[in-house]
Amino acid sequence: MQTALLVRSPGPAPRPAQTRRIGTLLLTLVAGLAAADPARCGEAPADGRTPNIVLVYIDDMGYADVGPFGAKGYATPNIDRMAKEGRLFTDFYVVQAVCSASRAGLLTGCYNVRVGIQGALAHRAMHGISAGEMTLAELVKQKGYATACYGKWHLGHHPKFLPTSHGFDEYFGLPYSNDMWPLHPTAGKNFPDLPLFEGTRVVNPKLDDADQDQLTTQYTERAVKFIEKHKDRPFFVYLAHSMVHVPLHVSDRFRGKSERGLFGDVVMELDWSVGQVLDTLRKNGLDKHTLVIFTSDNGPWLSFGDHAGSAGPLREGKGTMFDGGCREPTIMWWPGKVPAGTVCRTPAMTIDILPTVAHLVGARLPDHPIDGRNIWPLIAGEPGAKGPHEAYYFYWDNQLQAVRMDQWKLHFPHGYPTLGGRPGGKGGLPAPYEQAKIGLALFDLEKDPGETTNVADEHPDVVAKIKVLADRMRADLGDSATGQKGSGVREPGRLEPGDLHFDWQPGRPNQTVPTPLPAPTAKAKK
Ligand SMILES: [Ca+2]
Repeated sequence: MQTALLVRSPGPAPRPAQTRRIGTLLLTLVAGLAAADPARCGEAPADGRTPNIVLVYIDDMGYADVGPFGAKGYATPNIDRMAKEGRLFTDFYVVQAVCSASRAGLLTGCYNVRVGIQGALAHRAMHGISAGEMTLAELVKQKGYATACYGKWHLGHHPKFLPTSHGFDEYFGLPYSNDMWPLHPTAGKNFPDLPLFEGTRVVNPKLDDADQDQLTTQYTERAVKFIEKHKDRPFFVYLAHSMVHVPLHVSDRFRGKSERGLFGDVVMELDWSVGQVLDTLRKNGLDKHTLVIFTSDNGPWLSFGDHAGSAGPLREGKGTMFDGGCREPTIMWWPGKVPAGTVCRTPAMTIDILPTVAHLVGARLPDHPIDGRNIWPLIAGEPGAKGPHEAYYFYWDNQLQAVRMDQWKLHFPHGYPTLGGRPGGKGGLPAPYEQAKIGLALFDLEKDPGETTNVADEHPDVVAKIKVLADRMRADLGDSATGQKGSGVREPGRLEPGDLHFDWQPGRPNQTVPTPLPAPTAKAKK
């Protein structure tokens, strides 16, 4: 992958292997523009209708938490049907196995390191997504799409960072994680009340348990209503559920319904939500005009034991860049365009969604470099389709921890949190992690998806090749392990004096109306 490419519309320079195919495609276009398949060339179709996009982003869902990926103890009939009518992606990654970082990658088409968003932003954060980035919503806005975000945002909670400042017409949901409140199991005294937003207004400054029980229902009802309201024009819905992040909450309709306890109940309600969305599309005749993507922001938070999901055969979970942390259960659905009941085993990543959508709706990519590439040939199951990247890069914070190339994953020496074989916590309380270390290790994920057996000594050529790619990436995005600064890293957005902001503090009622940030005093400047 040529990570430092200046990606300008209509896309990155082709690699030599792709040149002939693209040349053929161009000839086809010149010869018969009117007859060309719009989904292939990114041009508006004959009826002027480009696809709607619905993106379902679950929080902290493990690889094996839904039926098509092996869930046990509860049923997910709607997600099962989605898989039967759509295409599973078995090797689909997020950029980093933690909430804000993951969402930054999803919505900008860039590694989060490039756009300066790390970790999980809380109420003290004075930064958020930069106005200079082009979000997925801003991208489809070029084509007049109606846009909505329902659920968890987590890219900054001050007005200039909220969804309605970044291309979304509507926003209803939580500004960050649902455990960032006084009822946090270990750090409650550090958090103010948890607020709920509508647009840039706080509509509930202090959620309680009963309010959290209603979140999945409310997000879903909003999404359904939005789809029905905009059925005659193109739309993009980003449905970013707060569940299955702890604390787990579910409505009475699903409480006690699964054999897997509260966790199973919560997934069953998310499955209901997916069913509501797909049924609404079918009922309104939009199923043949809508790409629906289902995935999760990171793997299971294993320290929460019976309140966490399962990564199935994959190693570790959230907070690590083993596959259990960053490889997500992913399904693509678009009847008539995405081949039903099929499986794609080629690696792909959330960064690829933005350029793929740009291709589908005929939108211009941002002028600044992005990391993602169009993966429509993989989604459409085109014969012989290949992944557009030479490799994917796995940072934790600013440390390059691993690289995936074909079936290989090379870890560079790094530390990581683990339960070390101990059971997780119970009833919503976490068990403590311990820190472990891994040295240079090469895994063959085709034979060894659990990253158990280091085969670096048997494949020195693979190790050498990945090291060259890693060095190229370090020059671009840096690496805290080697002390390198990346030349391609951009700044996040920062709160400046005069900007509207929310000053929420533990132990006092939340403001519901933002106020301008005062200029720092001389004393504070020191
Ligand atoms: Ca998460």
